[in-house]
Amino acid sequence: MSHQLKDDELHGKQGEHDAPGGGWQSVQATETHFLREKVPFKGNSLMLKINQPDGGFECPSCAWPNPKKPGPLEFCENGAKAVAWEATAARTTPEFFAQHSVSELLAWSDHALEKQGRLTHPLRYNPTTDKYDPIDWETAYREIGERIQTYDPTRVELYTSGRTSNEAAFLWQLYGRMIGTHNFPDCSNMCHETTTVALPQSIGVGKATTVLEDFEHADCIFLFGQNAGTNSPRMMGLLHEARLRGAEVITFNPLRERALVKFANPQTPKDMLTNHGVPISSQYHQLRIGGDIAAIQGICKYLIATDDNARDNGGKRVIDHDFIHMHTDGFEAFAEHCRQLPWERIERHSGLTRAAISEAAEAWIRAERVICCWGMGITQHMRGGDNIHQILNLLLMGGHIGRRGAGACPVRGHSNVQGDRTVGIFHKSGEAFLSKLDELFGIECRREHGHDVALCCEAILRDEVDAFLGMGGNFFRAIADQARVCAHVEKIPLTVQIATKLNRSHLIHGQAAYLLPALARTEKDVQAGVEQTITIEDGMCNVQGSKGALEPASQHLRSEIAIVAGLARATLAPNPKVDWAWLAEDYARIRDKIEASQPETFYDFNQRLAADGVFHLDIAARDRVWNTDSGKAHFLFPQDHLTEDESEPGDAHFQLLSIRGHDQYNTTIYSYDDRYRDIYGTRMVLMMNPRDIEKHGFEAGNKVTLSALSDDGIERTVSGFKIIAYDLPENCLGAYYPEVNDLIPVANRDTGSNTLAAKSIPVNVTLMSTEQIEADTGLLATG
Ligand SMILES: Nc1nc2c(c(=O)[nH]1)N[C@H]1C(S)=C(S)[C@@H](COP(=O)(O)OP(=O)(O)OC[C@H]3O[C@@H](n4cnc5c(=O)[nH]c(N)nc54)[C@H](O)[C@@H]3O)O[C@H]1N2
Ligand SMILES: Nc1nc2c(c(=O)[nH]1)N[C@H]1C(S)=C(S)[C@@H](COP(=O)(O)OP(=O)(O)OC[C@H]3O[C@@H](n4cnc5c(=O)[nH]c(N)nc54)[C@H](O)[C@@H]3O)O[C@H]1N2
Ligand SMILES: [Mo]
Repeated sequence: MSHQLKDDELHGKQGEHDAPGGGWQSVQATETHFLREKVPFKGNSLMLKINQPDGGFECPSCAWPNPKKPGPLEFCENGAKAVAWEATAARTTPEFFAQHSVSELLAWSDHALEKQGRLTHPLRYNPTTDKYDPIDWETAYREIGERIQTYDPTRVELYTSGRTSNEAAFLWQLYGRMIGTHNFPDCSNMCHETTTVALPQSIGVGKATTVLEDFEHADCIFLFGQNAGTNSPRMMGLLHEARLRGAEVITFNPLRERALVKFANPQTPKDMLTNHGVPISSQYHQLRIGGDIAAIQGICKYLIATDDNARDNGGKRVIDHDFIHMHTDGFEAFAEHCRQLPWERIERHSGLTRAAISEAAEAWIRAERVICCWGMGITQHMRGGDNIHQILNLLLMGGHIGRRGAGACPVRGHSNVQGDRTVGIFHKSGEAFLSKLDELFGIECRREHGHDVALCCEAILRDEVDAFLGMGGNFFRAIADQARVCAHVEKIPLTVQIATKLNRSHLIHGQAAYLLPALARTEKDVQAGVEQTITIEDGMCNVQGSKGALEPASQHLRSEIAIVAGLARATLAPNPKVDWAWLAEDYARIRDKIEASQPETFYDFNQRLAADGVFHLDIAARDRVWNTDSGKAHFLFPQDHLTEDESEPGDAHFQLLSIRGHDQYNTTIYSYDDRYRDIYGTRMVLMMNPRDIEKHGFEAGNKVTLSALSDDGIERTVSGFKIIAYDLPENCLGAYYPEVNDLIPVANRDTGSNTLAAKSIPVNVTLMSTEQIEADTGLLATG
């Protein structure tokens, strides 16, 4: 029997009187994480070094930029967690690997694996004992190099996760291109690739057109599909300030994310005294999953109707026609599309009322300076690119690009995911870059396009991969169709993982397997007696230096750069134009090569870095220069969406979104708590609207199986999820990533960019039987 839930039984509900995001709880959580990792917190000089321009290190957590004048403690709760996790006193030693076989470790949770601490020695898989044994670096390089020499280069994959520095990433892609491969699956392919592809189609550049100072001048900030309180907490300070000076913040998100409702800034004494916080979102629109195109076109429809009306009656126009005329094309077709779109269809697809959408449009009209931000709730959809085009239409209609206090702000994930692409990690690099590399290094780069993450997974499924090399990350845990792909990995002749901590991707291995431990960003990197600086590019295009402060976790660690150089020397025939050892001795030499490969972007690289410790890359659209085919910005919209014959969002099945909890960094699980969502002690939950719980005859607390719907006839299920009543729209479900990654067919991806569609997984939900519940090991549910 189902029962009606009382309001206070609802998870994720945030009323007037609930605790804000941030606040004292945030300070407390920071300290707990340091204590847990046995890193002293109070007065710790380490924390004073985060995100400081001179001699500090860049926080390894998210890509949010630093202010020009950083405060003395320029970090957030989750940055501190990431640092504590890296600086932990725990070690995963050869003795540990002697005690535990790989098959045994496979049954451990993700949390338990990383919790063992930092890797200390290079390791090689021993098939006789099913264990990892220590090995010396030179033997590892030699054996790996000899194997790679025998493979067809188009069957070699080089993965990059976004913590890797510019210098390491540049050498990594050079190594790959010199092997002869063009397969560079990149964590970006699961993340903001959608932005990288769709944004240039609209405005000619794939990066943020805002800088941090723009947030100080904006009147209205739209937040689409992004959970800043957890995933880019330093952004909260800016939103907090914006609200205090009267700017509006308009959020579109199926979930009510606590910090976006109300936030107490841990750096603001008044908030901390009262622990009350400031309301962040002036409007909060809980739209349907995937309802953004309809919602934004609804806003545009309202704006166009208001403007048409003003034109006919001599009122004040609300659309910036001068800008549109001078800088864009395609507006009339888009306007006509919006005029024709029935409100009833907009409401049905967005799940929002006409009144709510009109309210958002009114805020846009009131504002002179509008910023639109977006995250994974926009990019990880089959229509992710269309989502982004609509956001840009909204900005272009008001001339909100190339104006102080306005612009497009994709909020990027990994701290250097943007820089890795800029310096050359790309499976579709263009002719200009490739011919430059050919000339500089006397090589011949492969021209045809290689594999991204989705194509790499498909190649693994076809058993067409001979070597998979991972520069950081946790590829086999982060991807779609995890179980299917992983079942083929044992057929890969060689897997090599360069990592800081043990994770599942090290246990899902090829016939020969190596695990190479790297220095982390917080650690001193000394080469030829000199402490080295690496660089990263944040999500707003600032390139900056980072220098580690801690002693390395083990004397056997090597820098990522040294490891690439070691692998390259062992794999490639000598080339007088690429002296790997010489490059790895002084990272400024690598920056010179980066500059030579892209002089327009990286001119005077070392000099600019030395001058201020940071410089901003030129973004043409900021100056209203549009690097598109026509030299103008484009209004783009899908012709086949919201049409009469498109299938309606019905209640035949659910749409599931997969998200991050507050105590997690991607596949790294710090703990089983998600404070902002009132979920404690487990991640195996399924968030469901109370009316859906009732309608389908479930009860909160029921254990269920989720089965994905797909066209390929393959059964994909995950079990053991406990239903919790949650404040999200009907027919929408929420669960944690990566626990649900088995459910996502690798074919479910954004059409333009191949980005996995992790935010709209069509599923059915069924109750588990008592026998099934008893047989369920609950592997992922506990530490
Ligand atoms: N602490 C911490 N920080 C991180 C990370 C981490 O795991 N932990 N990961 C880093 C990385 S790599 C990335 S990419 C970023 C990710 O940062 P986010 O982009 O914030 O990532 P998600 O947790 O996936 O949350 C996406 C949000 O989109 C909403 N959403 C889902 N579907 C839709 C939809 O259809 N429409 C709209 N409008 N909203 C939707 C969800 O409810 C959720 O609030 O964070 C980075 N920073
Ligand atoms: N269902 C679903 N799937 C998703 C997502 C989602 O929202 N939903 N999000 C996607 C997104 S946005 C992303 S970015 C990917 C993330 O995919 P990845 O980037 O591959 O995964 P991470 O969990 O960030 O990788 C963590 C591992 O990186 C290693 N590591 C940490 N620091 C360093 C370092 O400095 N150097 C080296 N060499 N290794 C290091 C550690 O061993 C750690 O275990 O997942 C994607 N998958
Ligand atoms: Mo990401």
